[in-house]
Amino acid sequence: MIEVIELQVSLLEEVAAADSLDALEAVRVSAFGKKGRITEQMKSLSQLDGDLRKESGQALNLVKDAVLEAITARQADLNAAELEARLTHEIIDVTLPPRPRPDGRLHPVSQVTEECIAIFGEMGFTVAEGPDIEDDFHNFTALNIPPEHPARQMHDTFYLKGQDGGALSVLRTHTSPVQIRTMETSKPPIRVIAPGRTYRSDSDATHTPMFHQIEALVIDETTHMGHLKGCIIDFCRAFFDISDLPVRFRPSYFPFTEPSMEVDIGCSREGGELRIGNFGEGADNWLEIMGSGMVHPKVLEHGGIDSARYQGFAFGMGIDRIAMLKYGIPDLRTFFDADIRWIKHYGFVPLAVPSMVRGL
Ligand code: 2NL
Repeated sequence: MIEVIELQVSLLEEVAAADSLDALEAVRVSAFGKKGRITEQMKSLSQLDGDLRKESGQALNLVKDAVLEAITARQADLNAAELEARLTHEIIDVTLPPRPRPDGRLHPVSQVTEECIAIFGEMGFTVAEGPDIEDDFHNFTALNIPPEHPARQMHDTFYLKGQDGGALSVLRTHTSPVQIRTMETSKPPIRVIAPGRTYRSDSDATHTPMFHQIEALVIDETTHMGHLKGCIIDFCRAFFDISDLPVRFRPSYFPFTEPSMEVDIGCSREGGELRIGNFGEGADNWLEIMGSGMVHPKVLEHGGIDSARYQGFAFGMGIDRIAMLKYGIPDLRTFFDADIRWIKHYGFVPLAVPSMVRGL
């Protein structure tokens, strides 16, 4: 009997001393495992006889119940302590400010390209793309640019040897070849815009050897100059977000259009600062922003379109230039310096890109 009481005292002390769930489990095994102290005592009962066996059995059962109860209670205490510790360690301070947004910015050329796509998209234009390396036919001949034309000269155009089966290839000098390719592969009505990189061997304060253009082409049976004017005026007013922006058409010449017009928008210069739109007190002024015209019948024919049945209009402008005008960026060459401070200042937050419904 004494032994059994000692066993109980000893086991209860061990249970109380167990400072983790693992330690408590070790105590449980040492009491109730295959070779546990209580298990051994239970086994040895069979060697006793009669009343002694009965009494010892009852005493041992009491010990067993007491120890099991102590283990269960200790387990609950340890679980509660562990939860408490986790709650204080894994605390989240919901008053902390959110993580900073990513630092990356969209280049003004990308932003303005997206803006143009959104405006023309609403008018029903789709985007067409083509190769930067072109053949002579798509870049020049199809556009009615004669062999002796100055634009074809070595000092204006980047020629590449060894391409196109021996014939010289060119880095496209405008995005017009994309539209020639569109004419070749689709039937009117055609309504496309072609934004992209273009290349000319020219480098000074206002020219970079690589620059960006966007051109528009519309071809249908009854397309006329009124459509051209309406489309361009609507675009200019939407792009500069000035509903009464003055727009002027001036006669000009391009080999690929007839008639051809240059397009000017109204601006004023006050104290040396250029302001687009609203002629106010300052002397009214005009700023050239694009070239346009009715597609030359020879160009339609080169694109595989029957010029007796169809006519169209086209226009083109420099994306870099309209980006500078809209966002007041003074120097073209800074566009391609890859200066992190410049892009932080003039760049756009990527999540605010314009779409058909917002962001212009
Ligand atoms: C300018 C002038 C222009 C076009 C581009 C064009 C394209 C085809 C047929 C006819 Cl496929 N025309 N494009 C027409 C007139 C002017 O751009 O000064 N761009 C910056």
